[in-house]
Amino acid sequence: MLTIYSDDHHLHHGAAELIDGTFKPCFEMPSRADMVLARARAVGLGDVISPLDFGLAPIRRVHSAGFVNFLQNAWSDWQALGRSHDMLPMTWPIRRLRDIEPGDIDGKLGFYSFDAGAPITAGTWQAITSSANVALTGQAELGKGARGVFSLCRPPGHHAAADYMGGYCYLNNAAIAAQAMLDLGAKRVAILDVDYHHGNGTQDIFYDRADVLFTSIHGHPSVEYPYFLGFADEKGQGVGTGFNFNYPLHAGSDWATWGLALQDACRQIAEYAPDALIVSLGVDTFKDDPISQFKLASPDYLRMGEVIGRLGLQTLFVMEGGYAVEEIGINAVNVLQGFDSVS
Ligand code: Q9C
Ligand code: ZN
Repeated sequence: MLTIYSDDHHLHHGAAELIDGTFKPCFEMPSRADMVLARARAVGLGDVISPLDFGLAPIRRVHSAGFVNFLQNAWSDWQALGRSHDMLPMTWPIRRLRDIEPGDIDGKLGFYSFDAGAPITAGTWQAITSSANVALTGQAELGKGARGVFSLCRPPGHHAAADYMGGYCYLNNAAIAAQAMLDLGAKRVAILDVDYHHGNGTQDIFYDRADVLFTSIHGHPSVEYPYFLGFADEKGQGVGTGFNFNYPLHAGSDWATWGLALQDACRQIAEYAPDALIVSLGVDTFKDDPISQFKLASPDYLRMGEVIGRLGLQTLFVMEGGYAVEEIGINAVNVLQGFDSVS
């Protein structure tokens, strides 16, 4: 399987995130992508190529103009205040507060985010636009006829919506690739989000649309981040009703439970008969993940790839989460090898 990768992800290296009431070193760190790349090379997964630059147009198809401007200018606005440490928000417009973009950068930060887990650093803009290009280049390779492509994105994207960041995510790489597929002629695209956390951003972006089917298997939002989306009764709205499927599972779920949800999601995807499938590939479902509560073991990821491969669809894998850095390469590449083994 072809891998798309850019070293630019190293430019995004936050110092700390606010978690459990304290600052801890960011779990979302550069060594994650380095480990996945090293494993792909070690097992001879396939060629590794650099992304092309698609510019901002395909990003703007998914994200609002105000949000893209905010991300592009955030660091210089921050520096203008004499600050050189990472940016983190701390005031949010929740219920009954006004929906007006502030002029002040601290206000903008709260306006365009939903948590304090995703710092913006000097190199974040370059890293996130490269990450989107990694997804878009994967999409282009799929368009040339590839059966499966791996976009080794970092930073991840599935928590980012049209106009907010959070959960280590800034631009929604999977959504940007899905929209590009549609803009280039696909009629229907399915997304399968296997990251431990609900893909709230992706769901939100496509919630009222029938041309993208969104399916997600994740920790139950009553006890797990992102808490405020990802329940089973979220079915889509308007013409999008019936094109959103959430599988919230309880803490401690292992392959026996998780695999059943995957089977059901795959049944929905097959019934939808999409032109292509995008997998938001998080491996934070792993039993030793430091911030997650599922119990998948490394060989389970081979099974996961096989089940996905048996759908027989052109498939773009987009890297999302996974924080057990020692095993992230084995687990992510196991999915890809499982997929290849049935292709
Ligand atoms: N106590 C991704 O996997 N913090 N993002 C959770 C749990 C945020 C995860 C705190 C986790 C974000 C892409
Ligand atoms: Zn996750």
